[in-house]
Parts: sequence; structure tokens; C-alpha cells
Amino acid sequence: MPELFGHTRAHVGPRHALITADNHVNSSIPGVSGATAVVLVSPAMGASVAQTLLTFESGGAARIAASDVQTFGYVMQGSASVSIDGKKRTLRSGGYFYCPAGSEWGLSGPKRGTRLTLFQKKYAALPGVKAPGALFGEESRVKGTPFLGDPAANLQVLLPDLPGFDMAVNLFAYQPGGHLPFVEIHIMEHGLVMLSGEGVYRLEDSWYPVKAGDSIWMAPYCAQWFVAMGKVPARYLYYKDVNRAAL
Ligand code: UGY
Ligand code: MN
Repeated sequence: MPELFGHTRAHVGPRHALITADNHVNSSIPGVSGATAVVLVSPAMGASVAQTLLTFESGGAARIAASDVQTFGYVMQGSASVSIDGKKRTLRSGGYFYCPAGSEWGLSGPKRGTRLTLFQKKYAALPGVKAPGALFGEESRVKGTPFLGDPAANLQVLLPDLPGFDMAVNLFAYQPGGHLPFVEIHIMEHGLVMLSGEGVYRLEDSWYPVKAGDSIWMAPYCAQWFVAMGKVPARYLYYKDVNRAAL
């Protein structure tokens, strides 16, 4: 239910943001048709990454030309065909793709209501290191590991941990009561979408109740901590920049 009397759990500040599903306003994106697009994280708020939620009607499509931007896409609901440089796969809920900079990608034949989260950013090449190629994956095929040995916080790393990649995208699943073991403060930026469950996210000096459908941006060095609450596990998908020197 929309929050009443002008109240919202959302907050957009200079170094972190929380946007709930009730705050969403669609925008149009060149190359995407028959879909709503909500840009939840972007350079317009100070981020280096763009995080976009696409929701397709049946008959919707996307065709995104090659550029210096790389795209990671994760299917949250439904199914669709995704092609990268002519290589085509059907992706269902939990399926994902990585389209490198310099390649084009497209989506067709979505089931009505298919939802994708995209993380997009300009690729930073590393001299002498091969840039990554296109990739398709499925979360059920990715082994999880207890985060820092804690079985209540399970981490799945969706992209190969190779120096050619300048972004990582991971899934975190917490049992109710599970939490990040300490308050993280790090140079890496995050874009994040809550996939299920609920909990409390500490962002800098504020504590926010969060639940499935919420999106979060954390600037570099944003103090962060999470505890899962409720009766079902809390899961989130998140982006972080990796493998590049600060200077
Ligand atoms: O990978 C991470 O930095 C992760 N532990 N951060 C987070 O979940 N907020
Ligand atoms: Mn972190």
C-alpha cells in the first residue's frame, strides 16, 4: 500500500539513497519498448553506476547498441530471450547476462510482467589484461559460500573473479537474524536491490527498515551494515566496482 500523508521510508542524500517501490516513476530509455523503466541509481545522484528496473509487457523488446558501457542484467521475474552479439539464450527468474563494452544486446519475447535489474557502467580497461567476453549464467549453478564463515549469511558471486572485470555482482542471502559481521567502510560503491524478505540497513549514520522491492545506493566509504528480520530469508542482489587502482 502506498505510504500515506506524504510519508515515505525513502531517503536520497549526497552519499546514500533508499528508494522504495512506492516511489517509482517511469522514464523512457532509448532502445526499450513495451516496458516501463525506472532508473533507481545513476550519475544524476552522484553514482558511477546506473541501476535500472525494467518491467516488460508481452511484445516488449530491448535493443541496445554497442558503446563504451557494459551491462549486467538479472531476471527477477518472468522469462525472455536475450541475445548478445547474435548469441541467444532464454533466461528465467534467476538467470543473468553480462554484455561487455563494445557489444550490443537485445531482449525479445518477454512473458508479460518480466522484470530485470540492470547494472551499467563505463568499462575501465586495464592495460595488458584481456577484457571480458559475453556471459550468460543462472544463479542455481553458482555455489554459495558462508560469508566470513557465517552460515546465516550466504554469498554467491555471479561474475568470474578475474582482473579483466571492473565490476562484481553478487547475491547475498541472510537467514532471519543473520547480519553483516561488522560495519563495512570501503572504497567500493554499491547499487543494490532487495529481492525478498526484510531487515534493517544502516547507511552512514541512519538505520532504515527495508524490504523486497527497495533499492539502495551506497557511495564509496558509505558506512554499511545489514540485519535480516522477519520469518523468511532476506536476499539482495548488489553491484560493486572491483579490480582497479584508486589512482
Ligand atoms: O561485498 C560487499 O562489500 C558486501 N559485503 N557489502 C554489503 O553487503 N553491503
Ligand atoms: Mn559492502
